Amino acid sequence: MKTFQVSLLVSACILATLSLLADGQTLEPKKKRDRCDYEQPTCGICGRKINVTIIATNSLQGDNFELTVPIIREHKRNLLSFLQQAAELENGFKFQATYFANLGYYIDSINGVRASPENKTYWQISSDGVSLQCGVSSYVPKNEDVILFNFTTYQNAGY
Ligand code: B12
Repeated sequence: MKTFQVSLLVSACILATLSLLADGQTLEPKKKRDRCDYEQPTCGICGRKINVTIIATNSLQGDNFELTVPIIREHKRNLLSFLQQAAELENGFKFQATYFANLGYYIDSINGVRASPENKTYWQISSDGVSLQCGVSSYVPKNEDVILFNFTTYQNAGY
């Protein structure tokens, strides 16, 4: 009798779920998606462990520098997580960022070198010589990616 009641309950749950899905509803909350969203991992700590090298270079203002920070065997997550790892290392670097709704974090400064709208300077991010189309909160590095943060100008971009 007990077994019969349990299987009745299970069947009721399956039917309820099926009817929800049949109505076109999913159990996930609806969210506005864009190209960058699709690169987001769906879990907190996820993906196999990967190696990523972060290079920060400034040859534009003040004391010039080039820093290379290898991040070894970290879980595949957005670039911001790898930057955070780089900041934790003894020979890493410091960075500051501002949060923008829908876009995530914008990198304002690395090792005290700060982007300025007045001087039209910013930290441009690229991988394999290609400028990223997504910011640090959305871009997820590939294994052996070398990510370059280059302090440069957007004077010729017309902004
Ligand atoms: C102008 C502009 C820039 C200028 C901003 C300079 C300035 N002070 O005006 C500069 C050249 C600095 C720039 C840089 C970058 N940008 Co831009 N930018 C734009 C653009 C064309 C217009 C933004 C704007 O003026 N909005 C109007 C104002 C009134 O709104 P606002 O909220 O105040 O705008 C601010 C933010 O948009 C912020 N901002 C600009 N770019 C980015 C990128 C990210 C990831 C964040 C968090 C914030 C941010 O700067 C604006 C001025 O303060 C948008 C495309 C668009 N049409 O929206 C792309 C856009 C926002 N940028 C983009 C990207 C990818 C970048 C870079 C990551 C490119 C790179 N490879 O380096 C970098 C940021 C790197 C970093 N340091 O974190 C993407 C963001 C996609 C995403 N969801 O992550 C967009 C949507 C373009 C695209 N590819 O479709 N950008």
